[in-house]
Amino acid sequence: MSAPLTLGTAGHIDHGKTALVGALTGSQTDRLPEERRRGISIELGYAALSLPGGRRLSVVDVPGHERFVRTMVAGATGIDLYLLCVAADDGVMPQTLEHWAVLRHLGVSDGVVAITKADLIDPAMAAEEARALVPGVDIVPVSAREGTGLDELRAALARTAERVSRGASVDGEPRLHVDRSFTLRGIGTVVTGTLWSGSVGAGDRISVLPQGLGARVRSVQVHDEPVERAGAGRRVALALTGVDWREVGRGDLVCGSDSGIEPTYRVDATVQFEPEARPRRGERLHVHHGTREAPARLVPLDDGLVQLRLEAPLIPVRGDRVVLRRLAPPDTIGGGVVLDARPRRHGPDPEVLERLRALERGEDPPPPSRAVPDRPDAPPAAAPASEPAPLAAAALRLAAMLRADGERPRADGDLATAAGLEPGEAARQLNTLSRVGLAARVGANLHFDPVALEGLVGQIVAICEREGEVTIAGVRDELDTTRRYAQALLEYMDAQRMTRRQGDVHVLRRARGS
Ligand SMILES: Nc1nc2c(ncn2[C@@H]2O[C@H](COP(=O)(O)OP(=O)(O)OP(=O)(O)O)[C@@H](O)[C@H]2O)c(=O)[nH]1
Ligand SMILES: [Mg+2]
Repeated sequence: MSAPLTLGTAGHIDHGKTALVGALTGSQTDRLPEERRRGISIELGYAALSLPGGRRLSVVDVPGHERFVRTMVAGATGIDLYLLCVAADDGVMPQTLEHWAVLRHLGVSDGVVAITKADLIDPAMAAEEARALVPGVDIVPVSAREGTGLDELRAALARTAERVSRGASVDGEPRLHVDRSFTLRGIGTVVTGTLWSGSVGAGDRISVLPQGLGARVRSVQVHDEPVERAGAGRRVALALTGVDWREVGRGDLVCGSDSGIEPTYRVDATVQFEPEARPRRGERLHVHHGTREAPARLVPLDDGLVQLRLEAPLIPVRGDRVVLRRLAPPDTIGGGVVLDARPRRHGPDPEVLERLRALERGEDPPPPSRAVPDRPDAPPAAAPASEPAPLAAAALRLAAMLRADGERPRADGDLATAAGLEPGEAARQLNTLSRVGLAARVGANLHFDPVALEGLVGQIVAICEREGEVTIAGVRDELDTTRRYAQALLEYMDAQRMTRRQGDVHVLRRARGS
């Protein structure tokens, strides 16, 4: 039997990714009411695709909006092949380029380009642009609306899937980077994600990192069907006992209980930057790994070698890919491969460089003699000179709850109660989380998960762009939320100088670029 594979979409906003996945699979992956009303994808969508020859692919449909690139990275991580969509009437656009950069840095080298909306205009010009960007792959004009080109696209995907060799092995340590956590009546906690390596079956004991929670797998599903064991390359859903759904969320790692994998605040990596990107020494970047991201300072060591000093933990192992994004203006500027997931804090010492070059060549040099405590470094600009302590378990619990609450987080006081913390202690932990980018303070008594907040802000910006202005009532209605959240979000955007209040309406401060 052919190995299971996961296909991820990529491409600029409105270039027909979701419509094409719908036409290929029969599944509508935009499920949120906001997504349907606004006609844009916000969250990741999932479907199953049957190909000629009987192969079945898991499909992850990603959003194209420039504000949701971090969601795209979380979706693209762990995929085996891509379906890059370029609209016939629009050609290659900014997020076509950025998604393509993300795919390259993640090492996703196989895929197919679809020239979408071929019913609107001759697809030749867009195909030409796509060929210049992505040479050597099948380029197939399609129309989701008229159903043309779909058989050719399925055939191209089947051919490409035959070529794909999975980097991950079913024999390795099970690792699943969680993208969703929820609860089902009669089943309890369910987490979903792509299984990067190993296999998971009912009864297995697992750990949830970075929280370090222990749990047991109650059952496993692949595409809504129960299976005894799921192997690497599949999108899987695990029902877990021993862990509350609010204690686990996007960004967490599910791994074997005695895997030895640990969260880290430092990573030595071999990296490549985009030609025009010239990050400064000590520049603050976002490092994406798995479904998680962390702000970090960049310490160049040698040609193509860096140490990333993280302000929040990541959970990589040697050989994993990371994507590097600049914060302002946001853009994907590079990526790399983890050589050492738990290095000591060091500069370009000759001995260290020699060891890293050996790791780069795939050798197994002995570990450095000095044992290293795992501590975060590179305090953010305004922080005191001493290094902050690693995130406390209480902080990680709060961050997980915020993630689970998504677009409607509880007030800080309720968070504290649910986490069993004194209000003062909860406030301190929320401060720490805000500083490292794992929580965003939006009002006097309100924090959001940064990913959820980014989605909401993106939608409000889109309303402003469309209408020229926005009101609290408008945000409440369009985002299907309450007046309290709408008001808090607009006040936050005013304070962040994204919008300006003029009487009852809020307007964008500056015209946004393409
Ligand atoms: N004429 C025509 N329109 C299409 C076709 N495919 C999609 N569209 C339209 O293009 C718009 C965007 O389609 P989506 O599939 O939502 O685009 P998307 O790439 O998923 O957008 P994001 O997820 O927000 O990045 C919708 O209005 C679709 O109806 C097509 O084959 N032909
Ligand atoms: Mg979409």
